[in-house]
Amino acid sequence: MKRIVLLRHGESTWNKENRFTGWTDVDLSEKGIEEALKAGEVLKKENFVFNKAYTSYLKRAVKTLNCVLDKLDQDWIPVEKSWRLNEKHYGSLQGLNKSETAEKYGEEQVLIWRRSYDIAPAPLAEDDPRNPRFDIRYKEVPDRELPRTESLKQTIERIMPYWEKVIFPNLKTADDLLVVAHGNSLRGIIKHLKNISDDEIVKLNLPTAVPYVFEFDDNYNLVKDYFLGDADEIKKKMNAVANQGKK
Ligand code: DG2
Repeated sequence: MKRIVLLRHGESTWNKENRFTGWTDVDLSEKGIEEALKAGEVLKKENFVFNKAYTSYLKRAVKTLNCVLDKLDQDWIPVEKSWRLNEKHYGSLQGLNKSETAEKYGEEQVLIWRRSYDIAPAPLAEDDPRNPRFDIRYKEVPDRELPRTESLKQTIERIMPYWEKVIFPNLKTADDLLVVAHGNSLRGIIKHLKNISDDEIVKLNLPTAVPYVFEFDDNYNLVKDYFLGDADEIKKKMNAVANQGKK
């Protein structure tokens, strides 16, 4: 049996303040560190031994991965970072409070910006200092590929080359792989793996730092997927994420 574990990072400081984050490189909150360590403990209890791990260029994901590997005593495993696993770029919404945005534009509009498949928020201006073209970490990325905003569809389009050419083929030699990323970059991967429709994906809200296990047979077909942890607690965490966009 082959397994890929998808893990959203622990609570970030901007998750805590309920602000649209996207490509903003904010840190984990105290609670986020605790959540990440707990995720490591859960994976340890289930005897996961990872062959390789993947994460984004954003520290909330990188630090979550470090906490998990520390708990597992698997700090030594190869880790690969890619900008392609970054969160969906939230464009000009980045930094704004989600509830205040719902007050101003309505909950329905905020739901469209957060969860619709192919609608992206307004882009960052070309001269906005937050534009990724000014960030040295993306120097290797051709400018035409660097987003100023993204829909989920566009997020999936930039993740998939990496998923299909780098992460997934590794299952040939690896039994367990770990991917630590973000609410929407992981929603994109899950949509692909489970063949979820554009309409259905609107309903998926990923909780912070709850391991989501995908099991594959010898032909790399998905046979089973499940969250690790208490079902009620996970449901509560998912509802809390959904409610972040309410007034
Ligand atoms: C959150 C997700 O990303 O927000 O960018 O604000 O997973 O990196 O904390 P993450 C953000 P929602 O799409 O749930 O509003």
